[in-house]
Amino acid sequence: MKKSLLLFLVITCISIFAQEKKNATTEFKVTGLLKKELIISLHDLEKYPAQNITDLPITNHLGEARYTAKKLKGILLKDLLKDLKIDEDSPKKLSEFYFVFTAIDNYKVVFSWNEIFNSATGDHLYVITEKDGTKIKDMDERILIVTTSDFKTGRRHIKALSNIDVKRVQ
Ligand SMILES: Nc1nc2c(c(=O)[nH]1)N[C@H]1C(S)=C(S)[C@@H](COP(=O)(O)O)O[C@H]1N2
Ligand SMILES: [Mo]
Repeated sequence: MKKSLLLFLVITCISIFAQEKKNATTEFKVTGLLKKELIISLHDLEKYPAQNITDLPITNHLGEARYTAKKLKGILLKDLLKDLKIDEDSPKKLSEFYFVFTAIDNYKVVFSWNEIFNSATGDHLYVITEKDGTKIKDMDERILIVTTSDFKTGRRHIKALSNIDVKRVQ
């Protein structure tokens, strides 16, 4: 009896460690100045068709080459946030809003409403669902955001996204 309990505990521990991805997230929240907040999980991401993205050299904040992210697939963030209802009825005023992306380690990146929904940047801002043949649930960096049109791609290559906070300039 004691032996089987020990065996059970050992197996449980091993499987928990095997599943845990250090510094990875399984969902992100969209919070702030909204009519309704959202939670987007890995399961939700699986429902969207993913596009192929060309291989992306990741350069650090100084512009030095780090590595190339290969065989990427992703969903445009603007498609995911299509039904987001910002708490502002005047379309003109949407230009005052910005989105603060925060990762699990508190790394933060800002995008303006216009960048995402009214510029070419929004056509290159992806949630990555597959990288080098590895599906999102097995990716160490999940939930990963990239902006493929950036000059220094490392800066807005956000690993382990946990929150997008919608704010308004004062
Ligand atoms: N969550 C998180 N994402 C991050 C960072 C970070 O510190 N935390 N660093 C950024 C920076 S400064 C760079 S250059 C790129 C590439 O870093 P990597 O080689 O560590 O992936 O990731 C970016 N994404
Ligand atoms: Mo960096």
